[in-house]
Amino acid sequence: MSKNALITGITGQDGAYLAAFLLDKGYRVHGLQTRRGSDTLWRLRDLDVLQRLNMIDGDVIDTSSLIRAVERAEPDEVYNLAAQSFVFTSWDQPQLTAQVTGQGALNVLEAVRIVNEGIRFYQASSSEMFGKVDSEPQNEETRFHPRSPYGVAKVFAHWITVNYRESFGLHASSGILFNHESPLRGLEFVTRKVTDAVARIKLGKQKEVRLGNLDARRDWGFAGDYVEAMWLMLQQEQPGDFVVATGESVSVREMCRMAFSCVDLDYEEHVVVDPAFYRPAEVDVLRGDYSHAKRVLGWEPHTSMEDMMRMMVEADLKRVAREEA
Ligand code: NDP
Ligand code: GDR
Repeated sequence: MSKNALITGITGQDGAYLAAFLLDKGYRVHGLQTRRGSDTLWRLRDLDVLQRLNMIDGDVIDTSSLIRAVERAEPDEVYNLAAQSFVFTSWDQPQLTAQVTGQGALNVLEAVRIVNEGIRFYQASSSEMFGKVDSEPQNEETRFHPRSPYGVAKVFAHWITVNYRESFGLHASSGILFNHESPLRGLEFVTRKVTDAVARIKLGKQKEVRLGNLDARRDWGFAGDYVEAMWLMLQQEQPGDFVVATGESVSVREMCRMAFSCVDLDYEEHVVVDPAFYRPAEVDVLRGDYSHAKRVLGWEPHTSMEDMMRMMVEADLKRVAREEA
């Protein structure tokens, strides 16, 4: 018997990769779709999975829509990936971020609890919960000190997941994922902003790219590797919390150097620092210790950051060239 999965946030980067991964495993995949207009389905088309999915209208701030979605999908597993996920925007829309990214997780848990407590649940927690770190690398025991409304909302979502596990015995797991990127990354995030700019500069459509803090350091992995860890968490007998990362920390500046060097350009000639992109409070450095995930799940990252940046630059070169045609 094939399993059923319901994914909230299926139209996002991780949702698209996870949908493709689960379809390959023989799952029937259902996805929550917000229908806010404009084309949010491009990633599902890009991976050629859209026609194999059952899309259900709903929104994580509307619990009754979630209950109906869970009743319709009859899932064995629910993956809660929905979020207002852009940290920078969370200072301009703190309440929306709290509702979607924080309370949204509770709403999905409530729908699971009401419809069928046997459903396994995954929460997309984030390294942004560590925020202002006082120890390195960060693991499941590291104290949280979030630095943005987004990070604060994720801490709520994380602890309510732990609480539902402890209170009701739900099989609820939380993946504390560090930054992960891909050609399907939104253009607002710094890696994709840079690889898109590299392509445009190389093809003569743009001269420079304006960025904020070049000294911030992140532990950047490949989204395609990370969705496997989500699935593995829900295959364990016992639920738990797992850091998913590469163990390496790279600065924004070094990431720019990598991306521009893919097309033999010098980032210093094209990157302009613009304080408009500075954040009210910054997360200076993140580096994850994924040894727990390695030991319990048998999970490891497979893609180096250099290979990932090259993959993203090449995809953007093709995309920008297509725009011209
Ligand atoms: P994206 O921003 O690409 O995708 C977010 C998804 O959430 C979209 O499908 C979006 O739908 C959906 N969404 C937004 N608001 C609502 C709502 N009110 N109801 C239902 N769905 C909604 O994020 P990623 O794929 O990168 O990340 C997936 C999850 O993992 C997020 O929760 C993110 O916070 C978390 N995370 C991501 C990391 C990363 O590095 N990528 C690292 C750690 C955690 P629509 O298209 O309709 O707006
Ligand atoms: P982050 O990712 O905030 O870590 O959250 P983002 O790519 O937005 O920023 C990473 C770092 O780059 C610095 N930076 C810039 N960032 C953006 N977006 N644009 C710029 O021009 C720029 N210049 C410098 C930022 O200051 C920051 O230090 C991502 C999201 O996917 C979250 O949802 C997820 O939880 C975390 O990763 C882990």
